[in-house]
Amino acid sequence: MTDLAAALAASAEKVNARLDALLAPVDGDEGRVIEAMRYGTLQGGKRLRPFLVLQAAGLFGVPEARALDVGCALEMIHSYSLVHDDLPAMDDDDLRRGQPTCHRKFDEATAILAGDGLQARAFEVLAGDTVHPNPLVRCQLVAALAEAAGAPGMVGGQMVDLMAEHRDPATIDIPHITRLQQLKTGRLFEYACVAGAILGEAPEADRQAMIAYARDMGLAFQIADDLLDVEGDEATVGKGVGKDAAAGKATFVSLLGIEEARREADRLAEQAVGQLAAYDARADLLRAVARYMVTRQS
Ligand code: GRG
Repeated sequence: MTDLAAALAASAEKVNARLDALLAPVDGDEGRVIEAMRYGTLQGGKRLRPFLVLQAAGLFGVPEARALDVGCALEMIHSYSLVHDDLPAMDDDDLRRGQPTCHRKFDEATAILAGDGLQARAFEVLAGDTVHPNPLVRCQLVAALAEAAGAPGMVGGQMVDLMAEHRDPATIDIPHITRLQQLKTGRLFEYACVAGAILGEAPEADRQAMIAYARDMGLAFQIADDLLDVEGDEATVGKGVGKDAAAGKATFVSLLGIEEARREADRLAEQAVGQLAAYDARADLLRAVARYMVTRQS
C-alpha cells in the first residue's frame, strides 16, 4: 500500500466513525429521515473531500478533531448533492456506490428530505464550538461553505448543467464545460482546501494558494471522471462513449478526445502540484492526491 492509500484509508475510517456519531439514529417517525440521511452518507464513498480538509489543515497546525468536523460537514453536503442528483427529476439513477439510490431504498419524498436534512446538519456542525473556539472563524467557515454549495457554486453548476440540455450543442465548448465543472464539483474541492487555511487563521496568500491548488486538482478530477466513465462504458457496454456522452451531454472527453483529455488531466494535476511550491514536505500528501486524481480507478 502506498503512503497515500494508507493515509486515505486511515482518514476515511476516522471520518466514517465521526459521521456515524454526528448522524446518530433517533426514535419516532422522524427517525426515518435520519435513517435515510445515514444511508445516503454512510454507504461507502472515498471521503476525498474530508481528506483534503485534514491535509490542508495539517499545513496550518490545526488540531485534527477540528478539521475532522469540518470535513464531516463537507461530506454531508457532498452526500446531499448525490442523493438529490440521483432523484427522478435530476439524473434518475437506480444505483449509487453499487447500492440502490436513496429514493429507491426509501421513497422520493424521504430522499428529498434526507438531502435537506444533511444540508442543515452540515451547517449545524460547522457552527458548533467543537470546530473552533473563535466564533468569527466559525462564521467564515459557514459563509464560505454556503457560497461553495449554493447558487454561486455547486447548485449554480447543477443549474448550468441542466440548462445545457436546452442549448445548441455547438455552443457547448471547453470554456463552458470548464466553468460548469468548476462550479458543480470544483467549488467543494476549493472549500475543502481553503477551510484548512481558515481553521488555521492563515494569511490571505495561503488561502489563495489552497484555492489555486484545489481548482487545478478539481478539474483534473473531473476530466479523470469523464475518462473513467468512457473506460467503464467500454468495459461493460462496448460503446466507448460514456454514460454522459451517450445521454447527449458534452464532456471533456467528447470535446477533446481520449488522448487529449488524458494529457490535459495530467497537465492540470502537475499544475496543482506546482501551486504548492511554497510548502514543505507536510504538503506531500496533497501533492500525491493531485496525481492520484488522474490515476484512480474509481
Ligand atoms: C443536486 C444540488 C445538486 C447538486 C448535484 C455534484 C453534483 C451536483 C452532482 C454529482 C454528479 C456527479 C456524479 C458528478 C461527477 C463527479 C462527482 C462529484 C463524482 C462523485 O464524487 P466522488 O467520486 O464520490 O468523490 P464518492 O462516492 O467517492 O463520494
